Amino acid sequence: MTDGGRKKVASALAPLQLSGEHHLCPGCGHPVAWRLLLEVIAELQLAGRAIGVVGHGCYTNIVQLADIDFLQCLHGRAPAVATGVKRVQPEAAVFTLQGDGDVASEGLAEVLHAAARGERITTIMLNNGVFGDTGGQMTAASVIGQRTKTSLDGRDAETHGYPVPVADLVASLAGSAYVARGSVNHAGSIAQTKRYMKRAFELAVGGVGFTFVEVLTMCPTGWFLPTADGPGYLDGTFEQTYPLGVLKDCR
Ligand SMILES: Cc1ncc(C[n+]2csc(CCOP(=O)(O)OP(=O)(O)O)c2C)c(N)n1
Ligand code: SF4
Ligand SMILES: [Mg+2]
Repeated sequence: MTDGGRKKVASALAPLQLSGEHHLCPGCGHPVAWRLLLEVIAELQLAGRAIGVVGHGCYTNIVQLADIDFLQCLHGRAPAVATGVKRVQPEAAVFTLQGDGDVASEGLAEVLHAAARGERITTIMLNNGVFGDTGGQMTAASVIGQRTKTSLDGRDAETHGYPVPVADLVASLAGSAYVARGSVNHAGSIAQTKRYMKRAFELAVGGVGFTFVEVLTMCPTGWFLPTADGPGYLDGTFEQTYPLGVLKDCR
């Protein structure tokens, strides 16, 4: 491919993406997940009835870039707010976009209860193992040995406890219809993650039940790593604790 061709592909906007400008760090995985989300919503022709509910985090910047309706709620509360939205607008394609700090640390009760109730919504959890937006503190999802601003010597089970595998918990509940875990650090896993998101939206919009996709994303800044080392770090650490794949497909 020519240099011009590369630039064209790299700078192409996703469907429903209004701008290529964002303030996220180089090497951040979140924008890749955003693109997949927007492609899925466009391909399923849900743009006109999609309503996203976001918490607080670096990923929240999507609301300024995407041509779909969003509302923001208190940290961790997105599945509860999305429940209300879906119940007053049953025809809407309601989803939450949240970080691991938002879901695993601040709002574990909300996501578990929404799953247990079988709400017809989709939760996308972007897991980078840190509270990225506030400077890279440890979350309940940080992996053992992970260095964060609040675990400089590495997460240690004795001191900090063990990582909370949210996807596994959601899959254990009868109200969840679909649970999968993907990543955005390689071309193959990116394509697979898009398929997971698509299935999750189809089942929730189709009224089958609560659907959940965890996406492992890179945060080189919070991991104290050079930008290019993010994808490899994800392979060697997160994917050991959080294996990729479909955890559940229908009840
Ligand atoms: C109740 C509450 N506690 C803490 C904060 C501060 N806060 C804002 S963003 C954020 C980090 C979010 O981390 P995560 O959900 O993992 O998203 P990321 O930034 O990593 O994408 C925190 C702790 C807040 N806004 N509200
Ligand atoms: S701090 Fe991490 S999650 Fe936030 S924009 Fe930077 S790389 Fe992305
Ligand atoms: Mg995070």
